[in-house]
Amino acid sequence: MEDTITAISTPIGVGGIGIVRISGSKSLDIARKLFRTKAGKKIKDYKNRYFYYGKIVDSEGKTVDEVLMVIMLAPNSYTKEDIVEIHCHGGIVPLRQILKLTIQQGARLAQPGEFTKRAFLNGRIDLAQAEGIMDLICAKTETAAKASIQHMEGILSERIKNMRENLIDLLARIEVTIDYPEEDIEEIEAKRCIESLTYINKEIDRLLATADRGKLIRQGIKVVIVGKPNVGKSSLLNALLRENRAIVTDIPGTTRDIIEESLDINGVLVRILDTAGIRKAKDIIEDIGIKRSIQNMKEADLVLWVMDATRIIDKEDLEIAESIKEKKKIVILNKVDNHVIIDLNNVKEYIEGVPVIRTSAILGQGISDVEKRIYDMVMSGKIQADDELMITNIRHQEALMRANEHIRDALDALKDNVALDLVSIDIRGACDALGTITGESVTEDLIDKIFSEFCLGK
Ligand SMILES: Nc1nc2c(ncn2[C@@H]2O[C@H](COP(=O)(O)OP(=O)(O)OP(=O)(O)O)[C@@H](O)[C@H]2O)c(=O)[nH]1
Ligand SMILES: [Mg+2]
Repeated sequence: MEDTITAISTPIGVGGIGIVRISGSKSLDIARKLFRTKAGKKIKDYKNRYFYYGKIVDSEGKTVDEVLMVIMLAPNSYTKEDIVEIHCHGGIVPLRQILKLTIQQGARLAQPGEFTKRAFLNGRIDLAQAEGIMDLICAKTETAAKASIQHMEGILSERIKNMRENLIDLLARIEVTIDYPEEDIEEIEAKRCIESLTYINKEIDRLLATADRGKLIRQGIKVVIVGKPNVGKSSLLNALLRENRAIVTDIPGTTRDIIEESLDINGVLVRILDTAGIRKAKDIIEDIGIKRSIQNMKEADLVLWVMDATRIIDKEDLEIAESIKEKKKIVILNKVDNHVIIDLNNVKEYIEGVPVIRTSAILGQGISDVEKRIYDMVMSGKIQADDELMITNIRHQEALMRANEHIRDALDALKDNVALDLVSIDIRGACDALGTITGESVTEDLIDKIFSEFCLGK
């Protein structure tokens, strides 16, 4: 980690300020070369955690931008290395110019997530905490943010470390027992092992029980609006979004491509998709659109099946009903502001146990019921306390599952009176699996892979 790295840490675009961040042993040198006070003076000795007002100059001494620069000396910084942050104006040109100057002075462009990777490699945070930081940055709902903060603050890591230490303790005891192979000691030790392992097994199960909801909160669910042309699918999307996102006309076949937007329903991230009305296509473009509708319908976690309440159910409705027979769904009877003639008896077999909501998308009637139903169906009893620790990351979930498999194998072996030294192989396996969550037992490849998914400048 000899190199000094540099990156633009704020999003690329136009903003009030933008930040170039430099980390590594050359950071202060680079600051000395590029920064001048307003009066044009160089500063030799920078103070820790001190904001300097001045300008960044190029090799000819010309002003590139007026900036504020802050110094954070090792080890009390994000990466535990010397960090310099240059807060300049948030335009693409000054940011790029300053970045270029820092590179000319010996810094290297950082890879995605490299600052956080250094924080991890330098021992300031563990892997689960690093992932928590990234999840917080990417969180699209408050609930997702709350869950990630717990990871960032190390609450998950603490639990994992405790369990891992317990296992290491067991291993040490087993080793001692093996050295003094008296029958009764082994028996006592086996009993103690069973107790501890059963406890850890339950603890892991408790964490795993939160994973479904956790993943849902992190990734959201895919809700797809389907139905015949002209029933009001796009109008429903617009009503849910409270904006005129999709084109609405009275011409059947208006929507031709998928429109995807995000909704936050009580902290649940919902990816909602409006699709082309399904019928026998009138031209090649519509045909492609309908194929996309069907593909997305298949991938949906939940289908909103919209029908026009002012019309009778026909063959096209029945075909759609058939194709979503197996899907989790909500039936929407739209246009109830007009004379309702639809008779649901004709689709009785398809909607048994399925909620039916009457809406008027153009008047906004019934829309909150749709939201409430989506929320209830998604949660289906999975509500839990706001501050409960949740597993939101598939990597963590898989590691916990692996750990529990080893623990169950160890327990089975113990109950079958298998020799303790053989049991210890499984306990070690569980230990390693837990260690991958916090990063105590991970390969370099895995570390690289995890951080490469982070964003640039973090
Ligand atoms: N009266 C009434 N008309 C509605 C309602 N919702 C939609 N409409 C009308 O129905 C027509 C079709 O609406 P869209 O939202 O474009 O229907 P769609 O299902 O997206 O149609 P395609 O994109 O062609 O598949 C438009 O003229 C809307 O104004 C409603 O609740 N009440
Ligand atoms: Mg439409």
